Amino acid sequence: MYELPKLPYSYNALEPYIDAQTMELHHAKHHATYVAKLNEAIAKHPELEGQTVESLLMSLETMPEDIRTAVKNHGGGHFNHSFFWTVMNPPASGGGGGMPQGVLLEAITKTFGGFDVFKSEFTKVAAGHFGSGWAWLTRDAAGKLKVNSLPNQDSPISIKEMPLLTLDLWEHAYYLKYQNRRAEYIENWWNIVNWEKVGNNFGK
Ligand code: MN3
Repeated sequence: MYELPKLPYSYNALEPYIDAQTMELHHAKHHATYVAKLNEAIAKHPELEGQTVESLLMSLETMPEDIRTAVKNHGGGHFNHSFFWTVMNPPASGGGGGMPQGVLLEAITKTFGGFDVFKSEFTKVAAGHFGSGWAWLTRDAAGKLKVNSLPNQDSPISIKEMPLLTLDLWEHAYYLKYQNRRAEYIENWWNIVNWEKVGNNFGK
């Protein structure tokens, strides 16, 4: 059975950038539903029980056909949200926002030409993504950093990319506070990025 992970901070900890009500609905309702529906799907195929969600998402093409879409959507929803919670940090912790350090900063500078260039590229991709989905910073199979967006709950690990940072672009992630102002949500979100965690993801 897959379980809803506990948030590493309280629902109101990301205020004022992400409000407590949005965080609670997002985690306790949306994320919880992905977990429940993933469990329903896997219950139909007991031979898959015990696999990590990562392992399921990395082998979608060999999933039994009757649950492949459910695993992609709900397994992806479970993995993506679990990952998303960890790459944010409460502003009060002093660990949110700012910029990456060390080898990650070097790699970003080498790939994009500088942190500000990367930031505006990621912002442009996130703002320009049509409909529901996620913006990602990933490392591809060749080791190269990439900024892209994926639709729905598609996960980069299904296309053999290692996720480093992500932003949820579904309206449920921001609509209560920002309504249709996705650009403002993105701009504010930079203040709570946990660069230490993103650096650890890069070092893996
Ligand atoms: Mn979401």
